[in-house]
Amino acid sequence: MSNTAYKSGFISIIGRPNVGKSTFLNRVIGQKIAIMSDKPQTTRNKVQGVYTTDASQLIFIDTPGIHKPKHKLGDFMMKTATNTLKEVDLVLFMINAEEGFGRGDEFIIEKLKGVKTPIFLVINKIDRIHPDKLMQLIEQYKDLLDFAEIVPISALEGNNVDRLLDQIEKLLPEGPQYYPADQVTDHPERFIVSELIREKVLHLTREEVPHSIAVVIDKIAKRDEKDVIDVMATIVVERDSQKGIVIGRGGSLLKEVGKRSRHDIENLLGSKVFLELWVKVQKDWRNKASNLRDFGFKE
Ligand code: GDP
Ligand code: MG
Ligand code: K
Repeated sequence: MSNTAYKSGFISIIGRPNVGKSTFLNRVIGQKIAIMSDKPQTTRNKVQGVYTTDASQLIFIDTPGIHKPKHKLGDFMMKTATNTLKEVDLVLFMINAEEGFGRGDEFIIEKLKGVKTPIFLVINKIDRIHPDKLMQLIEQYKDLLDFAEIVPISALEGNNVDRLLDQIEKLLPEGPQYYPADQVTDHPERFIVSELIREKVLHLTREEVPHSIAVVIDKIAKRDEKDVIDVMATIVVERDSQKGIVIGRGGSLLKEVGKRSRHDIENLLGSKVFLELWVKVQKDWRNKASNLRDFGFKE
């Protein structure tokens, strides 16, 4: 008779933009499912990554960065993030070891005070700092909340990530294996494909096209009798000037977005992909509730 029961649970990752939440998730799951970039707030919806072993199943939620809302989209993101925290078994509050305590952290800690869920403080990017600085950080943070654990890691290089996974497993309740062992995400491929395209636009346009873009997938379909998947997508921008930037001189930027996106989509879908991209201007979409619903932001 075995006395080691199977464990499972939901884990929410929160923290200021760019602390490394997506990098961590991608390292654990080992497949590109949450998008990564050096710009804040690239992750808008929650993405679940499922990590399955013989002893446990960890279901991670890459929560949109908690921050003070500036417009309706910000509001939406805030609500999603705080509601999520109450429903999960564990919260990973991730900070960047390179940066000191900031107002963004203060805001998150205020939000976390009302949450009964156990919280781990995860100090990421320790590859970038001297060990003395790490001790200072722990001193600075340890009494701000009643942390169940404080775990320094490097999501990029992998230091201590296994230990963190062990500590998570220990804390999780007994539970079923919710997902098949080979499933890493429960998001529809449509959503991941749109995020992959959005990521390329953000990377290639730098500051000129901020977060005022959305990507709508018009079609994903396998061609009859051929190993080719057709993907049609529309990049929605807010202004004519942004449309010009996204298309680029002689269509060069859009072409590069297409090339890079196709590469990632082919990896994701495991098939040759024919990708067609369109750019459309829709003024002020971020502030129109109906538009938010059209673009898949559900409350
Ligand atoms: P998120 O906004 O919290 O999801 O942050 P990302 O995962 O997108 O990471 C933001 C940036 O930090 C990216 O350029 C990452 O490569 C970088 N980064 C993430 N984790 C580490 C780490 O452990 N060490 C270092 N040096 N860089 C990291
Ligand atoms: Mg992210
Ligand atoms: K980011």
